[in-house]
Amino acid sequence: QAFFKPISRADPPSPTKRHTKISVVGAGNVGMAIAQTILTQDVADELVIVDVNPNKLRGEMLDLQHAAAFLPRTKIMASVDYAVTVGSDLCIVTAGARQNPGESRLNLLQRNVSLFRNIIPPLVKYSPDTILLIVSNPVDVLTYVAWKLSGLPSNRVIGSGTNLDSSRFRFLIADHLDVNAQDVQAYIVGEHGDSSVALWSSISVGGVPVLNFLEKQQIAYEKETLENIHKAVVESAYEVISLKGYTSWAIGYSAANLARSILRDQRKIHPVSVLAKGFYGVEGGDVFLSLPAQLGRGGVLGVANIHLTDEEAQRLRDSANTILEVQAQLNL
Ligand code: 6V0
Repeated sequence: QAFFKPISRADPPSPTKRHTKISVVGAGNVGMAIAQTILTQDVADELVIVDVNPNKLRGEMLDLQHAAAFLPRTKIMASVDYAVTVGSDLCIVTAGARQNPGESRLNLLQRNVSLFRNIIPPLVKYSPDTILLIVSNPVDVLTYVAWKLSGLPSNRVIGSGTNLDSSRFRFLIADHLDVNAQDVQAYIVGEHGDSSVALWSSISVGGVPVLNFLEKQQIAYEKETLENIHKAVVESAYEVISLKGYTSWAIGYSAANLARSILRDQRKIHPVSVLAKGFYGVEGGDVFLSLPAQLGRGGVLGVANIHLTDEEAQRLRDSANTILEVQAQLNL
């Protein structure tokens, strides 16, 4: 017996409102931060979580479901079986092995490649039209691995890349200039990590190019301050991990922000890891690294042509080579 007595037949679904389903693989610190942020942003009708640990998975699912009274309506499901992900519009992969004491980064990467062999094929089997968003580290190489294992066109395989680094960068610049981070346009591109490239030449605040402004005001070019800000961005993940053991909230917002741009077809530009060959002089092999990419319902719609100084372009190519060197050692 229905709780509500219907007064008319259900309205047909509105043709403009698409049903959206997001699957998150990995119910660890990062996966759960992404899941909870997605719930608050009202971007999915269905949210699925997959992990190999059934107790953790069920505990996390129940905990989120118990917040239903405070959140936009989203059906939340969780399972160790990938069948639950069927028909996902977006699959976000955060599963990762933890580094063992004394283990090399390459060995860790190879173990993550093995995990991806168990994750990517079933995701694509159940959701052949999905877009993949890879978050697990090292994100650029694993996005390449996911692309290879999935057989999907490259516009539907994206790495969260330097969207997070750029947000840290904008925060630090905003803090330095005492303005709102949302008014700061600034990109970090290249590898998510140590060889990332800060694009100083294109930074603007409220539409005003910052370097140009400083030079016009004859304010001494604060090159050292600027370099220190980029250094702080590179070091910030290490600092958070040494203090609290992992990073979660910022990557949660970063990934949910990407999910919104993709599923709501926002056509916004995000620095994310995309197949970079042929852009900004990156040659020499199939490499994923972050470039300012336009994201929408079709995945990567294009790459913005931001002006790079010769030095920035060279650093970007060096960053690409760093990733390619790691890739060359992989057993795929
Ligand atoms: P975590 O808390 O150890 O969670 C990892 C989860 O993955 C655990 O719940 C595991 O049970 C699960 N898992 C392991 N194997 C599988 C599998 N085969 N299938 C499904 N689930 C599996 O790690 P945490 O959540 O902190 O980090 C996850 C990954 O995100 C790591 O690789 C991090 O390095 C990476 N990050 C990436 C960031 C980015 O900007 N790209 C930022 C932060 C962390």
